[in-house]
Amino acid sequence: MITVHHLNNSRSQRVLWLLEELGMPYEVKRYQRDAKTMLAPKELRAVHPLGKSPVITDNGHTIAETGAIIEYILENYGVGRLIPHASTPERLRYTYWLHYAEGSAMTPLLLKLVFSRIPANAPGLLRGLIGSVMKTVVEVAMVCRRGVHRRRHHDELPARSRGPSRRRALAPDDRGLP
Ligand SMILES: N[C@@H](CCC(=O)N[C@@H](CS)C(=O)NCC(=O)O)C(=O)O
Repeated sequence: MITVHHLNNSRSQRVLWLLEELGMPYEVKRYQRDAKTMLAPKELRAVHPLGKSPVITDNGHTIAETGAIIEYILENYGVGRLIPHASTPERLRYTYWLHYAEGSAMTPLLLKLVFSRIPANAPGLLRGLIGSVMKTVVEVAMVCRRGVHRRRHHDELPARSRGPSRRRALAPDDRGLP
């Protein structure tokens, strides 16, 4: 049976989501981020050298990277579900969105996350100043592209996959995910 090594508030939620969609049995091993650094605990390094989540173990294999995990699960257990036939325009679109999530979409989201956390760790007197500098940096890094991404999502994704109902499926500690 697949074991999902799940870190709270992480991309690992996507793997749980996929397994639920496929109706597959799986085990979850939970790991908690350090409250201050937000890093994963060292126990995850015993599963995979990078010590990041998601990572799954199955039949003697240890598989990391969200996209690779999704491909592995669909190839081995999907029986053709949730993946369009090879060499079709739909498959090309599927591949595009699979890689988009960790490629073009992730860079601005991570920049926003990292920069917006900096002020909280700054010394008290400088916090306000650093806060406004970081706000500007985030705006510059994000704003000019945000509209472009939103339009892509809106134009490409069917209305049924956009609604708030999907978010209810998330674990309570994962509802802050982008
Ligand atoms: N490209 C990797 C990224 C994995 C990653 O950075 N995971 C984050 C959680 S979303 C993590 O484990 N952070 C904790 C840490 O770096 O210590 C993937 O798609 O799986």
